[in-house]
Amino acid sequence: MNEMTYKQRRDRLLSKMEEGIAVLGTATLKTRSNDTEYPFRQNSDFFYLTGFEEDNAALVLVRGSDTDKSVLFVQPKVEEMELWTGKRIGVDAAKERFDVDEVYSVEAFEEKLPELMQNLPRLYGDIFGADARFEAARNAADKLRHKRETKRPVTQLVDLTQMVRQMRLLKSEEEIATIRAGLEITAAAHHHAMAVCTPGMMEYALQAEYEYMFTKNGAYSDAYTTIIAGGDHANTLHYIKNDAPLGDGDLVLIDAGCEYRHYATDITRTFPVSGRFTEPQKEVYEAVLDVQLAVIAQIRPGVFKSELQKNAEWMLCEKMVKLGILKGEVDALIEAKAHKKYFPHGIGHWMGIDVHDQAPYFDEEGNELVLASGMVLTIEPGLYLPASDTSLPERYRGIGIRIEDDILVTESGHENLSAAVAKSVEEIEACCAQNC
Ligand SMILES: [Mn+2]
Repeated sequence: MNEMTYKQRRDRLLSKMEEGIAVLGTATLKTRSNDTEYPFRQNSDFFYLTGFEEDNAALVLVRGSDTDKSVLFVQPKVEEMELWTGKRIGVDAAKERFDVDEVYSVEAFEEKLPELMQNLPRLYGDIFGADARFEAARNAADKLRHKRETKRPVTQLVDLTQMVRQMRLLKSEEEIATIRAGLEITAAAHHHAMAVCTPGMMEYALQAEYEYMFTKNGAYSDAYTTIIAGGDHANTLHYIKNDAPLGDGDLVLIDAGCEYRHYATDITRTFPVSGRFTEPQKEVYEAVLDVQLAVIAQIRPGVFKSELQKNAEWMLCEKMVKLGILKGEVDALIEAKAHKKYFPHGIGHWMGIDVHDQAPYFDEEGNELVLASGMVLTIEPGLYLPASDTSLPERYRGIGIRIEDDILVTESGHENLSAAVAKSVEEIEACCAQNC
């Protein structure tokens, strides 16, 4: 994404603001232990508005009565620090690169605040978060309102994140291209995992094989902790221990995705450790797959996500009755929420800079948003049949299956952005046999 993109986003945000000042800080470095830190990952909203990747910076947007401006505060260049922690862009180069009106050293941030918020009655920011830059701005506003010469003190604190996240809901061509590039890497990782998986391999060893494909292909991080769930572990929805051997005759569920240039991917595939589905595994797998394909087919502008949820639940319930997992009439079982025991989660979520993209699901009046061209969501039905559940037909006990793809809503309907990943029984068995 080029600097124009970020500038356009800031301008759009400014145009949505009323007279006021917005203050947003970066993510902060998090301690892992003693004096070592986790790799730095920029705050998603900050990244969306700036493309700026360093910590210890702040963005200020001023929406005045007659003029708007954006101001960036960045770490100054200090050579002895850069020797240890790497190059910083510094004030001068930031001025060159980022299309903002003013750039200052972050050391001048608190000193500059009072003049920037002069005569502006609203302070926008992450009012629910722990943003120290916003806190500093709130304190500065408090000091100003106690001064007798302050004509228009800040009287309203407004949540900036909701406004930014509304914008994040609709993805641009560039964002979609970035997600596509990430999905190419994640697809290769899934296929590699299928090809190298063998009975007796540890879940973490398969994780290493899987994630090796991320780094090798230029995605430096996962978008969330990789789930490698062999056999009955798949019945723990967010299983991340990944420390058991993969059993011959078991399935393995991999729910993972790389983060590529700050955009998430999120794909789940469930495949046989030994390369061939058993009959009972195939029956459950194809039931989930049928539902996943049917739900994806319903995606187009104007549809509610809640309809997809309802339809997925109904279809999965019907499949469960057919397989003898549930007994009774589908509508009555749905009414009694009996199906939730084996499909307890949502059908999908927005995806973008965050894997569970923090865009709203409802409009300002509280009405559910309809799907629109440019939205990206996951579709991930599953059936989870624990080994310990003796009410289940014996042949299905210990089978846990989820199938997840990343779908772009388009003008004419939808596009499955992760369609390249093997999904039918035949495709998966071919990949496991190193034929994909
Ligand atoms: Mn997901």
